[in-house]
Amino acid sequence: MLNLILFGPPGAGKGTQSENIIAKYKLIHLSTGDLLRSEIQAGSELGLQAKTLMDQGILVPDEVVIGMIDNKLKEHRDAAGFIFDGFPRTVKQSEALDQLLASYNESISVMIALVVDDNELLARLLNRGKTSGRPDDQNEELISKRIQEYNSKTKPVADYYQEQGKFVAIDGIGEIDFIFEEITKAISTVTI
Ligand code: B4P
Repeated sequence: MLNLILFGPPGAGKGTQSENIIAKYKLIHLSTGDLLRSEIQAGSELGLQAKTLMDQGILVPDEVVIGMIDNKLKEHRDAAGFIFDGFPRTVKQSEALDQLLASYNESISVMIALVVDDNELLARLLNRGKTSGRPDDQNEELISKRIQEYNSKTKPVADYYQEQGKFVAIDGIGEIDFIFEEITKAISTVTI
């Protein structure tokens, strides 16, 4: 089974590259951002709580996203593998994910990190904000807050997988197709 984490700051290209990866490897896509936005759209209690935090660029509580991932893993027991997009975002989430996968005798195959500098992230997200309608892409202050959250809470997740020898960094600046090719090379090292 191939269990992949696509990692990187907001706007690094995780959602974009996930689409290419799913098409090629037939993995189940688990994006906590998408799952939370679905809850918001459905008007659920969880969605209402998450929206307040997401609109401020703040991470939602670990328990909430871990619970969502737990449900999805149960739902897709027969999957060929998973791509985790935007999860784990804290070390606590990484530990929980490892435990959940271990209960199915599974583990993470590799974490692929997309490396993009802050100026490029800001430009991409402001550009997406023109058409996405996402409240968290609307202004520079909010995007900077999300990058700050990434630097303080999410970056240590990379060390967690590096210590397990499961970390590969890829330059996330350039043509989308070229970056995807680099990702496939990284995946081939764990699937042969
Ligand atoms: P997410 O939905 O994960 O949003 P994101 O970090 O902005 O990444 P996304 O995948 O959408 O963007 P991408 O880089 O593909 O999270 C939103 C919020 O939800 C968080 O702030 C948090 O509050 C909450 N949340 C989610 N998961 C959580 C968790 N696990 N724990 C706690 N809270 C959580 O693309 C950005 C733009 O770049 C696009 O417009 C794209 O077209 C463009 N782009 C991509 N690749 C490019 C390239 N190579 N060149 C030029 N442009 C490119």
